[in-house]
Amino acid sequence: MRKDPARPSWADVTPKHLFLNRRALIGGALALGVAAPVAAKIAARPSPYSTDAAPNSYEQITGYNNYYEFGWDKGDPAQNAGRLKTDPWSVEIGGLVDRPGSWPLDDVLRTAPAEERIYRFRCVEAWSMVIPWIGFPLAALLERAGVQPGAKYVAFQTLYRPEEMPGQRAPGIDWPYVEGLRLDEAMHPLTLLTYGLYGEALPNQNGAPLRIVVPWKYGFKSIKSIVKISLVAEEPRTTWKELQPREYGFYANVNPAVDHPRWSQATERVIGAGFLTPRRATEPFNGYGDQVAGIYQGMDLRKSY
Ligand SMILES: Nc1nc2c(c(=O)[nH]1)N[C@H]1C(S)=C(S)[C@@H](COP(=O)(O)O)O[C@H]1N2
Ligand SMILES: [Mo]
Repeated sequence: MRKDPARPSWADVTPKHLFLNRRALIGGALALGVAAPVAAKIAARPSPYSTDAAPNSYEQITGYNNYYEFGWDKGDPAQNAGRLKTDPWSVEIGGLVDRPGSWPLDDVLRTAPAEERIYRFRCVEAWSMVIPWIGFPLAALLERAGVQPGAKYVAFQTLYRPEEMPGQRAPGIDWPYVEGLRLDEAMHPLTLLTYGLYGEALPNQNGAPLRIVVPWKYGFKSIKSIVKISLVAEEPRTTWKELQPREYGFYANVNPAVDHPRWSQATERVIGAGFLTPRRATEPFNGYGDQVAGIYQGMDLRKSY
């Protein structure tokens, strides 16, 4: 699954993290009647953790989304997320850390150099895509915040802003969306604090301005538009487990041998593949078993699903 780390990145033009809102730029340009500028590119180095698989198209990645704050259908986030204001943005880092507080986004992004990581992304609904993310290991941020000895888990929270997130005005989910990782999962080098894709700032529907991507777990663990990160001693609440504990567990490791109660997890539909293309066999830990299986040694992953 590794590829040549010397392969050029999608973008290597901009010397620092640029954080321009593509939509605002294009909107402004249209208002002035001039050609829309090309979106700012984020300079990112390629990663040895990337897969060799060919990425899905930008249109597929930004047009087929789960982001329930913006609606239940896959097309709703692309349609409705444009109104979300992601500037200014800050992340509250708290709990068992040495340096708690409200961290401005720019400061968070200064933590470590940008990497491009091409990961296969597997949703619990049994489809997958290959996505060229931009980010850096979450571990770098947690180390900067100073994790204290009592911390065992990391809890994450998404923005709560019903004025801009129509899904939050509807019943069903106890907003805001929350997720969590065990500390060793959060510190794992594969766990990516993500702020771009295809060399540009994340589009809103993909979780702008900041999300995590945990490639060996089902997609719902990869929480979007993060405003709060807390280091805690106990396993934190997670939105899907709370909603449907029989179907969604805390661990949610991709596991072809453990079916969802209502469908098989043995195979996956590759988004964008023609209808004659067979489904893909789902791999344990989504193909990242060599790197992560060891941290679950001694656990029964049928019980801890
Ligand atoms: N805040 C928030 N984060 C979320 C979700 C959501 O509804 N709200 N959906 C999750 C699910 S189920 C999936 S599959 C992925 C989808 O990410 P993508 O749209 O960037 O592919 O986001 C995850 N993160
Ligand atoms: Mo998902």
